[in-house]
Amino acid sequence: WTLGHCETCGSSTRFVPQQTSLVQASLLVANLLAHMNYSFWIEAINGVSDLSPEPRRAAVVNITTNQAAPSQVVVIRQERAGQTSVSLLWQEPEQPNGVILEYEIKYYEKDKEMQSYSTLKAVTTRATVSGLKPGTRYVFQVRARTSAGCGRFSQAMEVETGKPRPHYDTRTIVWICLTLITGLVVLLFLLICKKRHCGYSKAFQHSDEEKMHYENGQAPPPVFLPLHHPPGKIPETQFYAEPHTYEEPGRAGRGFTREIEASRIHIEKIIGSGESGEVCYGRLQVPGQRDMPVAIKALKAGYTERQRRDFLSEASIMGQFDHPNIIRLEGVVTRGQLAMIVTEYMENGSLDTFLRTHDGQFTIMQLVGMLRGVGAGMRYLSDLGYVHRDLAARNVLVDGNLVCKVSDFGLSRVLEDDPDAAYTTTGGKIPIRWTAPEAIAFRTFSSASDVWSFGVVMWEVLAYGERPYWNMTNRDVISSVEEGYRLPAPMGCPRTLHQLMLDCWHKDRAQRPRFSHIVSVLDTLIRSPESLRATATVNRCPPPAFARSCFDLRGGGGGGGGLTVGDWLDSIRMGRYRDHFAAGGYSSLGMVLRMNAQDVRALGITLMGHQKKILGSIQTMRAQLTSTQGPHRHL
Ligand code: ACK
Repeated sequence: WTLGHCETCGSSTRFVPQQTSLVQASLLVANLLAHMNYSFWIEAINGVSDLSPEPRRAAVVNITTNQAAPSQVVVIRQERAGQTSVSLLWQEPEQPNGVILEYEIKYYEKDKEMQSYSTLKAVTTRATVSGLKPGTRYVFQVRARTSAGCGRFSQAMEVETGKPRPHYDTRTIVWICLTLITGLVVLLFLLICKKRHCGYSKAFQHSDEEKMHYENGQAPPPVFLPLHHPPGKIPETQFYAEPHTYEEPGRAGRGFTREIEASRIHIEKIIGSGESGEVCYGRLQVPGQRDMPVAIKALKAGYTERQRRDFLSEASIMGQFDHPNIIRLEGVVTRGQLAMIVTEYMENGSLDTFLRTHDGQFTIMQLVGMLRGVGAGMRYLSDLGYVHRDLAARNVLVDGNLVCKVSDFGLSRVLEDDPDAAYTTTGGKIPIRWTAPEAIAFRTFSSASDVWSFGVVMWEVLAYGERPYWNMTNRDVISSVEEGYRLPAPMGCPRTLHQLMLDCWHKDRAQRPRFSHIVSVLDTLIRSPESLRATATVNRCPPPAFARSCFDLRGGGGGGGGLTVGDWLDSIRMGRYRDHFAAGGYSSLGMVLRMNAQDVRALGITLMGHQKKILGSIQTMRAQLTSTQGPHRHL
């Protein structure tokens, strides 16, 4: 952030109410560029400032604006249309918001998008799409991609490929003529015979009748398979290959993964461990390039052949994805007894732990930027027909630039690896707190159930890694959700974001938004930060089971008969302050419920994030009590 690299902002930057001569100590700066470092200098001036011999002094604040996807490609032109190829030309989006890594051209036969579409990547602003059918109308759309994700697709542009011009040699022409003449002679002969025998010719039917016959003879209309919300029985269209559908298990990984020589990997440290093995940090030697930091997931020794196959299935699924918000597969090590999956290394680890260790340290805009990344990754997966089933903050990884990427694919993940998954009555293992009710009850996982989980991830992010539904039991979560309870807005959560969460948690999965909608809502919020200013009021609907078990005031002691101050602090991960509360004389939850911000500070809790968390939880408990006990109860 050396000033030498600074440029003055362009005239498009807006200062509200104005840039100079401000009387109040606040202003809004708008129309800044995304993902850019800005330095703001604030200087106080009075009537004699100009006369002072001292150098002028200003406070400086350095701010990095959040990442945003590039804006829509708006100008797209057809350069040339052949019989089997079309050349297109377009303009870079007006706001690239970063370095454009590539453009994606989506194309499909008109009215057949739902059946299949293809994509082509280009690094410049022109491309030739080949392999098209002659005389067919195609629809083309282009979008740009930066490290922050993909922009919106351009308006659709229709182009018809040229009709094939028949080209015959003399031999063919002679054959055609002969066939025609023979045909005519036979026809004439038949006509004469029919007139003689019946006196009536079917060859002169009414033209409408003829047309109807032709229409009835056409192929039935195509069946459109919805990508997002399958109405029950129709499976989602899949544009990726499920590894377990391969007959020969060994083949599963081959098509989409790259074998890496074990000697090229240098493991440096263990960074985590799961049921199936350890996760390590290491470096991958790439010929002719600098070593690349990688994460290596290794299957633990003593595995069965099935475990090995399920473990490697993650790589063959991941290898099919190519998106800035999906963890990238570098390759696999499968030679001999080894089974390792090598992926890009994400400096900040998993999102839930990352947020917990940086409690209260990000702006709402940064949090929305993270969610936008997760949403864009999920939009990509749902477009491919891939249903994640275990979307949760613990399965999102964060890189050094706060870019979030969805991870954890594969067959064994929900079943074995996820510590949050619990057995249901039907025998399956499901991460209850993150899973849509219909998926828990009937195992109907879909992109719409992934949307439900995304809503829970939104809540986790805005609550800085708080456990959804706190210390409620899985059984209580299921019954509360069934009775209509939804997680309340976390402290300081903008109303619009809580509304989006509630939309994701619609009981009827067909009513939940699609990921494309979620991403566009988040993009809109990023573009208009004022919409994030209004914070949500705490949800007044308590979880019935939770309210019964935790806030049973009949237990005496002025409140919280079923829960001690220590239990409550543990449930919000603030157990370290037990002694502070005890020293302050707060021996029951009833007393805690009367605390205000000053009381919390007086206990010697200095970290702002922790103060906020404790006060937020007190506020939530009060709201829950108000609605169970009635608004006039004095605590
Ligand atoms: O929160 P963490 O540090 O981030 O701990 C978990 C641990 O491994 C077990 O999953 C970390 N981890 C997994 N994959 C990666 C990766 N690609 N880059 C960095 N850390 C990773 C995760």
